[in-house]
Amino acid sequence: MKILFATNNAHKLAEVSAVLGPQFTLTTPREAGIAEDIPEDQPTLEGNALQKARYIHARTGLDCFADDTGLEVEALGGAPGVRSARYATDGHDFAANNRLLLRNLEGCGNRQARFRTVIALILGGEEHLFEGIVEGRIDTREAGCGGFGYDPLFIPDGFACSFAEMSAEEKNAVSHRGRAVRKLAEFLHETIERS
Ligand code: ITT
Repeated sequence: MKILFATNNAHKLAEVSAVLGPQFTLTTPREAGIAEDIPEDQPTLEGNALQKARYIHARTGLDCFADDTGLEVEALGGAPGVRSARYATDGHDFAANNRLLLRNLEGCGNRQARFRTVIALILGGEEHLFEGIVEGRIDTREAGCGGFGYDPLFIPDGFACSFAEMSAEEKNAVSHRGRAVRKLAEFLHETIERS
């Protein structure tokens, strides 16, 4: 099955296609002729995921899905949350975001945090949402060079290392996105079997 993934983030694309497996061929907005940034200015992850999927669906008419993810840090009242991409600057500056997060948590004993992913799917014109959450904590220093974004700072519960120190398979097995994508995959398999 061919399905369009409304993302410009190459890391996400690799993670999601590894979880979905060879039965699904993912295409990108660029391959569908959409070069501009996809708007995401809603106040919630759900709103942004739907906004991205609806934008691409309106432009192409194709079945598609989008993911919006936020890092929710307890001691910061859930920030950066929906503003995770633009926490420190207007761009997607991962290094600046990580530096700001460490600074804002300096001396803070409560390092509890979670990643939350919401996937919005538009299939046959109908909308469906899937959520994935992983609980963990923010380390006091960056470790590892795998993954992307806040991965060098995030240690999932039950582990002693950051997401950036794990292989792609290890991260996908426990991550927010891995969990949400497995729900998406199950739904797509059931839909294919029914048709
Ligand atoms: P698209 O909107 O094009 O899909 P994006 O990079 O803007 O890509 P999001 O808005 O969903 O993606 O993610 C917001 C930010 O959260 C992202 O820029 C990263 O800094 C961070 N992030 C998302 N998923 C992550 C992950 O699995 N590990 C670490 N950080 C992540």
